[in-house]
Amino acid sequence: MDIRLYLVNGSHPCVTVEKALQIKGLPYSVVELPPPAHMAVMKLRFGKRTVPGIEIDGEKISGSREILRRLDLIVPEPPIFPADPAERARVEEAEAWGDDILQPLVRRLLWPTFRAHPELLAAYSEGSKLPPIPAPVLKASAPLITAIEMKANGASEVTYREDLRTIPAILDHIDGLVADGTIGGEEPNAADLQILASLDLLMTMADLRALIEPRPCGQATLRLFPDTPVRAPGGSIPADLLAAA
Ligand SMILES: N[C@@H](CCC(=O)N[C@@H](CS)C(=O)NCC(=O)O)C(=O)O
Repeated sequence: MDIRLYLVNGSHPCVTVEKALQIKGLPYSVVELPPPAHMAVMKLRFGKRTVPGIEIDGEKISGSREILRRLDLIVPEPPIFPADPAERARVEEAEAWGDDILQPLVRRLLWPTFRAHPELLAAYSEGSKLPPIPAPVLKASAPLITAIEMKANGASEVTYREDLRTIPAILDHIDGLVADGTIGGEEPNAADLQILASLDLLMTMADLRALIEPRPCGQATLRLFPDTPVRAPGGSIPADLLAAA
């Protein structure tokens, strides 16, 4: 089977899909695209401008939720969706929340942080297989890149402030999902993959990691993604805004 995953380095829904491929033991190759140029390439190739997209023997599937369902059909074991219908509904509800609410919130927090600290773009490029962009060029192009991404993701100074204020409630919600066994179990399910990949990316920011790591949801994230480093040092988020979180 020929599987090609189209991704942007560090993108959380791409991490969700990569982890699912690994859990299923499916070999795959990666087509890495640079942001924000990936939007045009993906639109041309998949008809939708977002990553992840996947080609399985030429069949194109776009979107992390759609891809996970397809992978579970191709390789049923280990399952990432529970067989019991009620349990499956619970996991799918949590997965949808992770996709619709948490995923965009992470983007609305990251891009304004990059805008304020363009030097972080280099740290977040680590792990990329694309030819390295010299740091001065990256810094010079940061205002344009971050402006395009903030617009595409509906991020602004206002959303930044509001999203930071909602962080405790968001983390309480995820801790609730751990407490009732929807996520955080022995075998990761689709909701784990969706939600914890987003928390993993938030935990690359030292300021937020300090809030997340001690919680049950932080511990569940570290079990699934033990190796992700901190990329944005403490102080990257202004202290007065962080205080609200
Ligand atoms: N929620 C969808 C979309 C993912 C998504 O928005 N990906 C971002 C990168 S993390 C993207 O490609 N954004 C470009 C855009 O919004 O046009 C999924 O999980 O597949």
